Amino acid sequence: MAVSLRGARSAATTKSPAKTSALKAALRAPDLAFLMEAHNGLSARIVEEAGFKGIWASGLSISAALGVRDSNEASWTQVLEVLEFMADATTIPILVDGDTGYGNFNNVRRLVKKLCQRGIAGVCIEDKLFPKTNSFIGDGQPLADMDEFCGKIKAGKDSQTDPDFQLVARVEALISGWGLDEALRRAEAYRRAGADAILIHSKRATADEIFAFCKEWANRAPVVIVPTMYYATPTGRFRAAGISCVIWANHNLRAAITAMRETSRKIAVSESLTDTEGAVASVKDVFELSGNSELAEAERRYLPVAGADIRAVVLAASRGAALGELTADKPKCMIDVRGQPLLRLLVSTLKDSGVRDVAAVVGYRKEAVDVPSIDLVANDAYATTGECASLAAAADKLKGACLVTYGDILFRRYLLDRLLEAEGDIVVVADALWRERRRSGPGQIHDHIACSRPFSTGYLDDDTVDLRRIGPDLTDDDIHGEWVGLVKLSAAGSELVRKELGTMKRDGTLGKANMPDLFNRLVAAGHRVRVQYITGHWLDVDDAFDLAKARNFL
Ligand code: SPV
Ligand code: MG
Repeated sequence: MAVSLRGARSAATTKSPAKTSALKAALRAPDLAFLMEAHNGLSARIVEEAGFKGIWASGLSISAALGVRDSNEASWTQVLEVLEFMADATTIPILVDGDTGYGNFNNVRRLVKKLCQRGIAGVCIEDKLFPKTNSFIGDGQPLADMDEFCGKIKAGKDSQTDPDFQLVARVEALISGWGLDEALRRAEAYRRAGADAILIHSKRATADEIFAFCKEWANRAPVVIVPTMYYATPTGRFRAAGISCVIWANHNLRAAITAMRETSRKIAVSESLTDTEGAVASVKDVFELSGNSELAEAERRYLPVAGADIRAVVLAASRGAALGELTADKPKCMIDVRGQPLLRLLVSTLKDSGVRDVAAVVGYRKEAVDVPSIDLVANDAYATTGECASLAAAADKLKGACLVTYGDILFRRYLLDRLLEAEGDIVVVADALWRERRRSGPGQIHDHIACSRPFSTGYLDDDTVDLRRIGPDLTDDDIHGEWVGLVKLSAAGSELVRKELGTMKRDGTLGKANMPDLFNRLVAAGHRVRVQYITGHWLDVDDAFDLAKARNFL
C-alpha cells in the first residue's frame, strides 16, 4: 500500500521499537518480503511512498551518493548521519548494510548501540575483512575467520538496546569461491552465534547456487538474498524456495544516475530548460516530498503572531473641521502626512503587529478613503452622530478579540505590541504625561481619565489599574492620564460592548454618545475597564499644529 508522505515528518516520529518489530516480523513471516534500496532521506521517502515495507540502506549506494568508493572510505559515523536522516524521513524499518562491522567485535558493539539509538531496525554484517571490497569486484576476496566473525555476531546481539533489533549475518563464501559446504558451515555457525537471519550472497547470473543453499539450509533461520546479478530469475522461484526476504540493492541509485546524467546532458547541450521541465519532478513535488505542508501547519500552531487572532475597527468618519481647507475634500483620516494618508500609516502599524483584519468606519467624504486591504463600513449619519454610532455601524466586526482605535492617531508600534499582550476584557491605553499634552484650541478635546491609582514606574508588571471615570470634564486633581483613543477588547469585552451599544440604541443615547460615554456606562454597570499607562510616543491630529507634530513623528 502506498503511503502518503504529506505528513511524513510527523509520521516519522514513529517509535523505533515499532520499526524493529516490523522488520523482525517481515523476516519471519511466511510471505516473501522486499527491501528496497535507499541512500539518503529523499530516496528513503520515495521507497516508502512506493509502498515498500522496509528499506535497504546500501553501503554501495550511500558511498556512491557521497562520491566515494564502497571500500569504507566513508567513516561509519558519516554513514550513521545519513541513516539518521533516512530514519527521520520515514516510518518503515531500515536494515543497514554494516559492511564488516567497521572493525572487530568492539566496533560492532558500538555500532549496534548507536543504530538502536537512531531508530535503525537492523544491521547486516558480512564475513570479510576491513576495509571491505564490494562483492562484485574481483575474485577470491579473503573471508573473515569464522570464529572471530561469530564473536562479532554475539557482541552485536549482546549490545542491542531494543529486543527486536535484527542482526543479519551475510555469508560471502559463494562470492569468494569457497563453495556450498563452506557457505552452509558458516551459516550454521552464525545462526548458533545468534544471527536473526542469514544473507546468502552470490554473483552468478543464475540463482542455482542460491537455490542449492536454500535446499540444504531448510530454513533453519530466515534467508535473505540480493539478486542483483541473477536479476532475470522470476520472483516466484524465490518464493518457492522459501526465501524470506529479497533486497533490491542499488536500483534507486542507478536510476538516479541515469536520470541525472540525461538531464544534465540535455541542459548542457540545449542551454535551456524547455526540453527538461516536463520530464522532471515539479518543485511542488519536491516541497511535498520534504513535508512542507506539515511545516506550514506547525507554523500556524506554534509560531507566535501577536495580533493574528485579533481584528481592528478604526473610527474614521469625522471631517476634522479644525483642519480647515485641508479636509474640504477628504476626511481627516486621509490627510497627508509626509506623502501618506494618516489612515494608511495607522493601518501599517496595525498590520506590522500582525493585526490583519482591519475595518474602518467612514462617513464624511467616504469616497475619498483609499487604503488597500481594509474593509470599509459606512456611518452615513456621521454629521449628526458620535463615535458610538460609528462603532455600532461596525457591530458585526466586534466579534472575538478586537481593537478599537480612533482614525486620527499615530503611535509607536511597541505600544500596540504591549497592548496586544495585556490581560483584561477591556483595556484602554492612557498617557500618564497628560499635562504636557494639554493645549486649548478648536478641535482640542482631551479624554482625561481618573483611575484606581496614578501612574508609577514602581509598578510590577502585573499590577492592575482600573478606570474610574473618563471625559473632558474631570478636575485636575482627579486626572491620572489621557486616553489615547485605543482600546483592546477580548472576545468577552467585544460582547459586552456590543450589548451596551444595543442598550444605548434602545434608550436613545447611542446617537450622540462618544467612546468615553460608553466606557463610563460600562464602569457604572460594574464592568472592569483596565488601564495600560504609557508615557508619550503617540499623537492625535486635530489641527495644523498636530499635523506638524505628526510629520516630525515619522
Ligand atoms: C550493498 O548494497 O552495498 C551491498 C549489496 O552490500 S552488494 O552490492 O550486492 O554487495
Ligand atoms: Mg554493501
